[in-house]
Amino acid sequence: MSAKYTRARSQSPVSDDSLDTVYRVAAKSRRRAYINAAISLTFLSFIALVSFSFWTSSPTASRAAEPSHDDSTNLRTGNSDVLDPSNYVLGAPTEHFRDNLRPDVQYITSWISAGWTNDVMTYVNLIYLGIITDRVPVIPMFTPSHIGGSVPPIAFGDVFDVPRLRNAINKPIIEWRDVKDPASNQLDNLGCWNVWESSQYQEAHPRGSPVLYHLGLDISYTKMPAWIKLYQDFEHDYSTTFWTLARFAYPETRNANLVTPLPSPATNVSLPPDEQMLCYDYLYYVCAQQPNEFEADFSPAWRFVAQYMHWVPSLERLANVYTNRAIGLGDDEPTPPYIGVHVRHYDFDRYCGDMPLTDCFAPIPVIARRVREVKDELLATKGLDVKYVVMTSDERNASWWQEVAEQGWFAPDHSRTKELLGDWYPVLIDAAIQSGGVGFVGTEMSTMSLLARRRVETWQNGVTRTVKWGHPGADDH
Ligand SMILES: Nc1nc2c(ncn2[C@@H]2O[C@H](COP(=O)(O)OP(=O)(O)OP(=O)(O)O)[C@@H](O)[C@H]2O)c(=O)[nH]1
Ligand SMILES: *[C@@H]1O[C@H](CO)[C@@H](O)[C@H](O)[C@H]1NC(C)=O
Ligand SMILES: *[C@@H]1O[C@H](CO)[C@@H](O)[C@H](O)[C@H]1NC(C)=O
Repeated sequence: MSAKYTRARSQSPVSDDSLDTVYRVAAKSRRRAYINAAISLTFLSFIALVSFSFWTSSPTASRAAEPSHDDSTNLRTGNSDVLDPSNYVLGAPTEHFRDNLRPDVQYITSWISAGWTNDVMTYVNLIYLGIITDRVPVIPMFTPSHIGGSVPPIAFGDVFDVPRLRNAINKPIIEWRDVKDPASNQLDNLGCWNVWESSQYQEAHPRGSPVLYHLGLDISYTKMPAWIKLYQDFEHDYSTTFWTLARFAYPETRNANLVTPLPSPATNVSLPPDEQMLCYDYLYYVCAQQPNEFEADFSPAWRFVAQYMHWVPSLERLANVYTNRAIGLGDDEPTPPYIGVHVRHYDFDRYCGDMPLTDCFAPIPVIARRVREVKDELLATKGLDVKYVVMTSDERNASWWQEVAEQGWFAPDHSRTKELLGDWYPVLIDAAIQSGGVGFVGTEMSTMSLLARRRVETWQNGVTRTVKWGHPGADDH
C-alpha cells in the first residue's frame, strides 16, 4: 500500500561554505588555509565513507536473525565488516524502506517528540534496546521543538559521530537516511507497538511524532498490555523497562499479545507489529530499574551507549572556535580549560506557578557559589587554576546577561549563528561547549544539564555541580 505525498527536505550538514563564513570573521589567512584544509578533509572523508558504504550491493557479511555464538564473538573482536553499515541494507536508500531491508537482518526503530536532549535520550534508549534484543537500530532524524516548528530536521549522524559510536560499542547502527531515500515522497505502512497509551493514563492514543511525516510512515499501532508499566496502575509515573519491552521482540510474548491493531491514520490499514522492523512509538520513559535513571551512576543507557556518543568533529571544532572567540583568543589557538555553566530558564517558568521568576530561578550569586566550589575542587584535586567561566543559557533577558558579564564570565556570541549555520546550531554548539570544560555547573531538572554533567564527568574527568531552584534559598547547602 502506498500513497504519494510531499514533505520537507532535511537540513543538510554544515556545509563547507557556511563553516568557512563563520571561521572567516576573525581569521588571518594562514589560519584560514589550515582550517579550509581541515574542513575539506573532514568533508571528503565523510563523502568517501558514504560512497564506500554503498559501493557494493551484494554484501557478504551476514547477520542471522538468530545470531549464533560465533556472531557475538566476531562483534567483540571489532570486525570492521560486522560494523560496516552497508552490510545491513541492500544498497543505496530506496523509495520504499522495505526494498532496502536485508531478509537476514532484524531491525529496531522508534520515534521522538520532545525537547532536543529528551530526544537524544530517547534515541539512546532505542540503541540500548537494540543491543539487548540483538537488532540493528535504525535511527531517524532530530526534529525541532524549542527552536521553532518550521526549522528543517537534522540527521542524527550530522550531530553525533556514528562511525565512532559503532566502533566504540562494537555494534552496527544505521540511520533511516541509509535505508529510505530522504527525498522519497512514498508513504509506507508499518505495524508498531503502542507503549504510550499503556504507560500513562492522560492520553488514550499512541504518542505522535513529527518523525513519521519526515520518514513517510503511516503506522498501525498495537496497544501493549497494561503490565508493561514499572509501577503497575500508578498514574504518576510513565516508566516501562528495557527488558519488559525486549520481550516483545521475540515470538512468545509478541504472539500472546496481538490485540486488534488501530488502523493507520492515512490509509486505514491494520497491521500487527512488524517482526523485521520492530518498532515502538516512544521510548523516552524507559529504564532498567528506576525512573529518571539517566541521573544514576549505574544507568545502562549512559554506560553502554550515551557515553560513546561524541559530537561530529565539525561540531567539536565549532564549540572550540565559539569558546575561543568568547574568551578573546584566536580561532586556532588551543582552547584553555574552562568551567561551563548551563542555566535553563525560559519555559521552565512553567514550574514556578505564581512565584516571581526572580524568586523561583536561582539568582546569579547562587550560581557563582557553585562555580566557586568547582573552581576550588579543581585546584585542590588537580592543581588546576581555571581562569575562564563560559555561560550558556536560553535566557533572553538582556539585563540578566549583563549580570553574567559583570561576574567576569564569558558567553558564546550566537548573534549570527542561525544566519550562518542554521537554526540548530545555537543549541548544538552550546551543548558541545557545556561538554568540553574541565568543570560544569548545571540546572536541576534540565536534561540538557544532566547530559552535560555526565559528559564532563566521563569525557573530561571533570568536576560538576547542579544548582537547585524553585524558591528562594532552594540551593542553600
Ligand atoms: N541555544 C541554547 N538553547 C537552549 C539552552 N538551554 C535550553 N535550550 C533550548 O531548550 C531546549 C530544552 O529542551 P531539552 O533539550 O529537552 O532539555 P530540558 O532542559 O530537559 O528541557 P525540557 O525538555 O523542556 O524539559 C533545548 O533543546 C534548546 O532548544 C542553551 O543553553 N542554549
Ligand atoms: C477502514 O477500513 C475498515 C475495514 O476495511 C472499514 O470498515 C472502514 O469503513 C474504513 N474506514 C475509513 C474511514 O475508511
Ligand atoms: C531581567 O533580569 C534582571 C536581572 O536578573 C531582573 O532584575 C529583571 O527582573 C528581569 N526582567 C524580567 C522582565 O524578567
